[in-house]
Amino acid sequence: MSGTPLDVNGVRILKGFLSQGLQREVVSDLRDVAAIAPFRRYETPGGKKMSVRMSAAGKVGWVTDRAGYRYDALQPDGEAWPEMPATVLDVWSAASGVERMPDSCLINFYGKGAKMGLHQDRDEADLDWPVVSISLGDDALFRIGQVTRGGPTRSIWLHSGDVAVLSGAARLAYHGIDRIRFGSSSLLPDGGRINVTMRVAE
Ligand code: MD6
Ligand code: FE
Repeated sequence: MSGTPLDVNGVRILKGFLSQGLQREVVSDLRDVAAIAPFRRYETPGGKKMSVRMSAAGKVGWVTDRAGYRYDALQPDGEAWPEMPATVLDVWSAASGVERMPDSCLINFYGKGAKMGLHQDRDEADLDWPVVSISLGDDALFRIGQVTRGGPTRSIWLHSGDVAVLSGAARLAYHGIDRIRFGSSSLLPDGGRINVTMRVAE
């Protein structure tokens, strides 16, 4: 695994980090995860249905409903989350720059028209650990701002196999997905985009 690093407002973007073969292996492992933890459309604390469908793996999984954003040891149906796939953990080891392993990964699925508003990842107990994400499938326009709301933002297209690392001063940078180019990649036969974000949640 290697890639050309780009710095966008302190966020490291590793273009082409995963080979096509590894991308296919990760997708296959994520299908096994989804068989145990199906993709669900959550509600924000404000009661809006998110356009992105979400699953998770690891000791805890990120969820949201009227009660708030949080990590939960159980799925909404009361089942435990599946284990994190080794392929995904290998990407963390190669890209995170830390020895500590993640205990959770959130899996986002973007169908046609799905997007994600600007947000910070700050539901983790210790915000000093990095967050590493893998993009799979269709291209996505990733917007990265500052650590405070409202500053200037920069946008970059993420392609299948790219990895983003939020660490150090940029760990709390605002970021979001403005849109995807549905059908731009052939990795997922029915189109769409998957983003896997690994975290030390607890
Ligand atoms: C996405 N990514 O790429 C949304 N969060 O679909 C994130 O929200 C994200 O890429 C934390 C770290 C890296 C990320
Ligand atoms: Fe995020």
